[in-house]
Amino acid sequence: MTLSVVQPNDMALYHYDSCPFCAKTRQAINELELSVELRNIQINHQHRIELQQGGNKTQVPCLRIGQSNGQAQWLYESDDIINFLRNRK
Ligand SMILES: N[C@@H](CCC(=O)N[C@@H](CS)C(=O)NCC(=O)O)C(=O)O
Repeated sequence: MTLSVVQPNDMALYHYDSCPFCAKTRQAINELELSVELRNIQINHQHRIELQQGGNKTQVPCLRIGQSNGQAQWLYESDDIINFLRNRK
């Protein structure tokens, strides 16, 4: 998968604890020692709304990639998220 974002300003992972795909993604973030804000959609309802409105579905994990122009890309699928994070390391 190809993304147009080269240097994202900020990243946030929408997730929840009991999701194994989220756990795999959080583990990769830890191993890569990346700074990614974790937004638990089961704890914070506002995060769920952001995910639904921004990404158009509430599937987790989803990585929100903020761009310098204020826009954001919403990346679903744990393998795609992990590959994206590894490639920008
Ligand atoms: N193939 C996806 C599977 C993600 C998935 O099944 N997530 C579940 C939680 S474990 C989910 O969000 N289900 C609710 C939904 O799809 O709205 C991945 O690897 O990220």
